Amino acid sequence: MKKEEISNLLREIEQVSLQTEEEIQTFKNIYLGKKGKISLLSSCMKDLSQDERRIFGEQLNTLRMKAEKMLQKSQEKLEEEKLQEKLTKEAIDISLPGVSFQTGGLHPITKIIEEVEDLFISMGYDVVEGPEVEEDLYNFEKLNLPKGHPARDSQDSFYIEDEEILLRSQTSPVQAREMDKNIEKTPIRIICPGKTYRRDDDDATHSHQFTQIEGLVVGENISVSHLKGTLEEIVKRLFGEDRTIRFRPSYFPFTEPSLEVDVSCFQCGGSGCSLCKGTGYIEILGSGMVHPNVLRGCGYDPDKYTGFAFGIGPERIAMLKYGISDIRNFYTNDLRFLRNFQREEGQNESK
Ligand code: 2NL
Repeated sequence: MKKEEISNLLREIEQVSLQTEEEIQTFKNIYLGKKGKISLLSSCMKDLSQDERRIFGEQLNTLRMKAEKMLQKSQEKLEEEKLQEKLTKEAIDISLPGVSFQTGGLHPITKIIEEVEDLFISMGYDVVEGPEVEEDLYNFEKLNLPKGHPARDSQDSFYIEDEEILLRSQTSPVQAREMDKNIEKTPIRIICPGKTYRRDDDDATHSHQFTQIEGLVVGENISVSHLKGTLEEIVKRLFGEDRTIRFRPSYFPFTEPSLEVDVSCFQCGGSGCSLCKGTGYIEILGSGMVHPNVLRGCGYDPDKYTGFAFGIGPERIAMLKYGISDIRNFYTNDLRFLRNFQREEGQNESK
């Protein structure tokens, strides 16, 4: 009797089709639940003899395993179907064009400044910055440019409130400030990059705003040979190992002697072309030995300490290096100009 019930149930189960979650749940309740058909059958076991119980138990077990297997299989099938449906729904069309992001680039002047900074840092220099609104004392007086000095004319600036506060006309005041506070830290090895301002009528080669990188070394026994060796190294690293440099005597109020530095033309190699105007050399920076008055004014005894200094114009370097003919391009923010200096993705800056 019971045996028949089992084979009936077995047949019944085999005919069930489980497609949905509800069908699976119902199947579970009817056959495998606590009060389900299989549990009910097992509760009849107690009425059987030991032999019958063994056979019946075995059959019941087969039945339960069959039901559980069906349940598990249909659950897995349903999960798989759900996953496939999700994948189809969320499929990405990889043939669609991607979203492109607008990327910026470094300003050509920033690139030159960072390149020069890296070179000097590798030689043990510190990079120091200072205020763009400066005192006359640091911008002029301490640099051997007293009031009424004729060289002040070429550095006429923008004054703020009175004649003692101005937009700095050079970055030397940063160096004067550094000397002022660092007598115990000598030797000094610094470069000072930054914006500077002068009253000027703007045209292709003149600008009322520009940048400078000035350098200063102060210590005992610093000589012109230190200046020469340092600048030769820098110029070669900036313009190529094959370049030679040439010094010409010059005049700056804050240095004595003063030397202007030319580099052999990197376009023609020195034979003469339009870039070097047939001379084979291009003027690149100004330099000199720090004037004793400047040392004294900043707290140094010129009999004990000496130093050299130089000034580089990043605009000039960028114009030469990139072939830019109008200095106003650097501050008029024309994206068509600036995009020329955008770095390609993954491409390193070439020296
Ligand atoms: C140029 C020339 C120069 C300096 C800048 C300097 C600074 C101190 C003391 C002495 Cl604190 N000198 N700076 C010296 C020589 C030349 O710049 O043509 N710059 C674009």
